[in-house]
Amino acid sequence: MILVNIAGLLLIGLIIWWFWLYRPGTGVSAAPGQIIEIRVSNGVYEPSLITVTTGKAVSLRFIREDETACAAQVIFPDMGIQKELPLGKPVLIRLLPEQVGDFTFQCQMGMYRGMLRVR
Ligand SMILES: [Cu+2]
Repeated sequence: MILVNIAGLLLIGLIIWWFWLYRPGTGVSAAPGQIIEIRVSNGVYEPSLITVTTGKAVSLRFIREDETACAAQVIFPDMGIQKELPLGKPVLIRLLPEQVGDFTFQCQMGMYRGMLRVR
């Protein structure tokens, strides 16, 4: 009984960590006009933090490798962008960031999370 409770607590901790605390790994800076390739697999965008410059166009090329429905879309809520990501077929999203700030992008459920940092 105690073991079950501990397992439950661990699971809750894991869920909290995953959804609220986990800020995955690597970041890149995009030179103006550059195409940044972002892989969608195993629950993370790789890279997941993309730093771009205000007023300079960049393109993000999403490549979905995760066949679960979770990865089927990428959404930039602040920018009104929502795109289907067909499995294994690169999808190019062009951006012209005009406002400084941190803008998240995510899958439709918010399990995949990434950030566009405009400087
Ligand atoms: Cu998802």
